[in-house]
Amino acid sequence: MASGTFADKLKRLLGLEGRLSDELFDDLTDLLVEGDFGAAEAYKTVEALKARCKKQGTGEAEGVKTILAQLLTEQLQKVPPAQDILQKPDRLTIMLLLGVNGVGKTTTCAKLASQYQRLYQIRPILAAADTFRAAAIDQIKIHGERLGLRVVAHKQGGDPGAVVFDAIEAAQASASPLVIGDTAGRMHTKSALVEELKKIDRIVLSKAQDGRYYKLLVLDATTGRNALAQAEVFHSAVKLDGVILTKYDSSAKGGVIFSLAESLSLPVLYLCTGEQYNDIRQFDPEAFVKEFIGIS
Ligand SMILES: Nc1nc2c(ncn2[C@@H]2O[C@H](COP(=O)(O)OP(=O)(O)OP(=O)(O)O)[C@@H](O)[C@H]2O)c(=O)[nH]1
Ligand SMILES: [Mg+2]
Repeated sequence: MASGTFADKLKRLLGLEGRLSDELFDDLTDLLVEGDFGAAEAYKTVEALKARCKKQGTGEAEGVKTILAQLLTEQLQKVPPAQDILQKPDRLTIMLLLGVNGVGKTTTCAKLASQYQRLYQIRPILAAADTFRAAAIDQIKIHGERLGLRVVAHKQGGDPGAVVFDAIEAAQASASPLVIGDTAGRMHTKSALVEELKKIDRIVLSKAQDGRYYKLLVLDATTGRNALAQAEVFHSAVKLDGVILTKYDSSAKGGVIFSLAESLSLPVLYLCTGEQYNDIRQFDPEAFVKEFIGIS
């Protein structure tokens, strides 16, 4: 496999071929698969690309880039996130971060809280609903201290639903519009996950009837296609509202984002690119595709 990002490899491929050919389209399909597209999606995308090139009379290899960018941007724009997820909360909002072990849930809770604090001058409340490990509670408390934010926590082994309950109560008492909940990262069986989250759902729905409630899945970009498999399990178990992709600084691949949109209709809301609080940005499909393809 050639080294470099998808953009580097695409540039190399298009530089080798002057004219469009079946061979070039085949190589492009392989390249998309290397960039973490599913085989079926890569094939479908290239078929759509061929058709559009033909329609527009594009014969030059270089012209393919712009058309591919259009196609991929359209794919992502087909699944826009609920707008209010990304705006200043105008009523009590509860965000629960879910995901398997080590993907970056706790760090992302802190980054999100910091982002909302900075952008909207609000003071989110952190809910330490990962009661599975004592270290998890300490970890989020440290973030709370650094950010000057309240962390609602119980003892290790406690009921995560009860933590969320108290965090909502604290938010209501202090007129804070946002609760961000960390959850345990153990690999749930589907039925255990459903049970735990149903309980939290009931609590949120009864304590914050007028509020908004979002379940966001945290995925580690370096896990490639495995991230899609995780999303399938969580989405079928608890119907997710969106995805946050972490460790994008350590992965040159991004194809899984297109699969999330195509096969699960799930939008990516944020990209995280490091371990600092500021290493989070709202996901912008157009900018992401340009960077992925290598269009300046
Ligand atoms: N490079 C990089 N590292 C990250 C990013 N997000 C999180 N990390 C690191 O990934 C590791 C795991 O992060 P955590 O936030 O503890 O992950 P978690 O999902 O809460 O883990 P568990 O609670 O054990 O399931 C830590 O070392 C983080 O600093 C990111 O965007 N980029
Ligand atoms: Mg954690």
